[in-house]
Amino acid sequence: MSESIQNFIGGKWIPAHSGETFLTYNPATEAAIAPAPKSAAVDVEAAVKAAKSAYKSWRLTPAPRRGEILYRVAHLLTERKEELSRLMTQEMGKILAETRGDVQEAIDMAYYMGGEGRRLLGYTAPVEMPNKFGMAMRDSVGVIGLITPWNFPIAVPSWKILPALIAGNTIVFKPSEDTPATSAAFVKVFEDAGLPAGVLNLVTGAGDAGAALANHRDVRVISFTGSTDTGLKVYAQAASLGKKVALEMGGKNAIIVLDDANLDLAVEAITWSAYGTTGQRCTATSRLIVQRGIKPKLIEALVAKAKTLKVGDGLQGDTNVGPLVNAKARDKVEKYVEIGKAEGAKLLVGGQRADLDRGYFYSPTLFSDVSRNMRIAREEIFGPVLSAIEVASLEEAVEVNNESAYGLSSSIFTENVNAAFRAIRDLTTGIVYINHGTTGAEIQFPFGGTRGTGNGMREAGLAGMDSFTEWKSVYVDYSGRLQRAQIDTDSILGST
Ligand code: UN1
Repeated sequence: MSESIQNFIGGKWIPAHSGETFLTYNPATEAAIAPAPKSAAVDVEAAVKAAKSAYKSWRLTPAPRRGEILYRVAHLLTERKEELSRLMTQEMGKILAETRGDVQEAIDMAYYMGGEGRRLLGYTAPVEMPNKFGMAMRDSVGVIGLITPWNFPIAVPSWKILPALIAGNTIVFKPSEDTPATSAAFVKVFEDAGLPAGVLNLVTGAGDAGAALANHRDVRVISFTGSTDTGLKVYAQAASLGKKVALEMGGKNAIIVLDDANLDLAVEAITWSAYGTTGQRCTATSRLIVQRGIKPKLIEALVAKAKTLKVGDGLQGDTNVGPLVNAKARDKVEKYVEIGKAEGAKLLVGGQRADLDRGYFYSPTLFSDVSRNMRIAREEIFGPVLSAIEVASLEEAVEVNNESAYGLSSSIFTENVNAAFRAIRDLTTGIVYINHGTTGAEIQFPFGGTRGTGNGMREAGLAGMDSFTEWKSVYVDYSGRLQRAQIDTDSILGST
């Protein structure tokens, strides 16, 4: 077990006010990682106070200077990439190649948002009166509350922390109770990069700490990524206080494979999108919508491929699929596999725990003969379980894709450019891929989903900035006299 983790409040590493801690465990070995502060409302209160006080000077720090700190964050993350990746694998299980990718997303985002320090573009537009100037600019909001999940414990917080900081906000960060050690190591990078005390505060713990954040009157924005259940509760609490809320929740993403698809390409993409990160991505593929003609060959190849995947500890270089994050997650997968069987779906491969002495491992699982209405075709499982649904045509495939309660990511494999463009037009998810799996979103484009996946906000890209800024419209009258527009609104008619 390593050293105990602390909260980071006002530039100091401190325990929870109560002194209470909780333990997390390596999901591959079940060994304890380290005790972390079990924070409560009083700790959140202290963190918000620190953030509020730091906001006074951080908002006035020129954005290019803020950007320089973000570049230093990028450099330090690059230097520490290997140690952060290993810690993340130990704490939440995904394999090293994936945890390295997770850290890399934060590096990319730090450079991208660092550059925003010299842009943060607003716009000017003509105004209705002579000797008058108008512009719209992005302004900071104040104290931002972040609630983040364990499956991307550095990447997802980076999509929130970095744009929030470059825009001049200060932050209280409440990460998942499954990944306090990785979160603390990530926050340490900001401290070492020279971020002033109180600008980024870390409060570890469970739901009550998150609820205290959502309920705090001085927190004007909540950005949440996690389960639908929790997200909707946070939304209701925060909305009752008039806060802006950005939600990223579930997914039930599909890959459509048409008869003319490149089979080998489709097999690779489906395998990694469905079983990579042990199926624990919001972008993971959990439905395969396959056209009748190609189905037998595709299913056969997928079963053969699934059997070659090595399930094991993510620290070992030859592992393809790590453990599920904890026993509860494994139990949920087991429950859904039973539901699938009971519903009459055909289990082709997997469907059982992997044969290892310790850890929360589950074998990559494929069901076929799944019908659209089965629960395994509709509900988010968040594990290595793929359900194949047969369709007759592109139109039917699109309909099946779009009837999901979620709308994050979708994909189509076809060599036909007309079919591809029809799919782009008709698929109603926030992210659409052509001849590519449903995972692998890049940080310079908006990330988020339609329907039950969220509430219309997006992260990443420039759209991600909308959560963390207010628009301020500015009018400058340099005529030196009272113009009619100031006394009535009929300004065009009343000009000069
Ligand atoms: C998530 O699962 O919450 O596109 C994020 C992807 C990654 C991010 C996933 N870049 O799969």
